[in-house]
Amino acid sequence: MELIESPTELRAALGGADSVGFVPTMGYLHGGHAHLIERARAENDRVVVSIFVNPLQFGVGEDLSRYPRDLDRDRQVAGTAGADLIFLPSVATMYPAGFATRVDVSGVSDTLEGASRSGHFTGVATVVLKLLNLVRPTRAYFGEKDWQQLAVVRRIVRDLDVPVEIVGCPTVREPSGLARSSRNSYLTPEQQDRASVLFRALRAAQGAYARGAGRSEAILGAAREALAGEPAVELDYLALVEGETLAPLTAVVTPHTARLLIAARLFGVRLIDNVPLVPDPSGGTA
Ligand code: PAJ
Repeated sequence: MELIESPTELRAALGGADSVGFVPTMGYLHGGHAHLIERARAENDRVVVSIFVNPLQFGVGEDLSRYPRDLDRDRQVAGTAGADLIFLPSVATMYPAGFATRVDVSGVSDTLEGASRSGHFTGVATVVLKLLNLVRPTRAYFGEKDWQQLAVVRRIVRDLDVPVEIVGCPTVREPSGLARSSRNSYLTPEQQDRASVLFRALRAAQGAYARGAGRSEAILGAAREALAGEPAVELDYLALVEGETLAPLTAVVTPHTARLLIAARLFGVRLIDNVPLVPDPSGGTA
């Protein structure tokens, strides 16, 4: 597994490729990342994974300095999943002295994660656009687990005519239903099991919808009831929104575009998850 730190070497290594699949990450790779890499492998000539813990997207008091890192294991996971090379730029390469540009996506960035984590999506948007410009991939792969991030990235690509196809991939989960996340490593196995209540709550809401609830209060009420059984949950938000714009919905009019999103702190760790609202929840738990 080739590790490349310099953008010039990266360009040279990718020269002549018919198609390039790109999976941007912050490392500490798990099964969710591996799924994106496998998908990129299946659809492209060359596959690049970037690992960059982006300081610009962490707020004051967030976990930048303790964000988990394990490059040896990342090389193994990326290699097994089919990556050709890892792009590992330094902070000085990405943000040299004088760096002054920010990418701001209004609307879709303003609510939910954006409201709770001031500046977060500006940091994500800026680094993603920069990485896309450095790698120049044919396709870039993002997880639905970070639904709002995916919506922000799709908005940038559409608004700024970035020549890339954005591919959204379903959320990979633990057997308990907990969405896989690098941050799960902050939790003990028992805490991880208890944290799966977030997914159970989303499933309960899906179930209420499948049984005929159409108004957001009734759908969200079913999720709140499930959350009430787990005292460790400090709920940040639970919202029913239109999936592309993230605009709040008072009722589900068009299924398949409605999305339920949740963020909560459990045992000191902030976790997020989301599911689509589909008439049959067993067919759409991604
Ligand atoms: P990171 O959290 O490392 O995630 C990298 C990619 O993996 C994202 O597209 C994320 O949605 C996806 N992913 C994470 N957990 C997943 C899961 N359980 N199932 C499916 N996909 C999953 O997201 C970031 O990094 C950063 O914000 C980044 C886009 C790299 C910009 O810095």
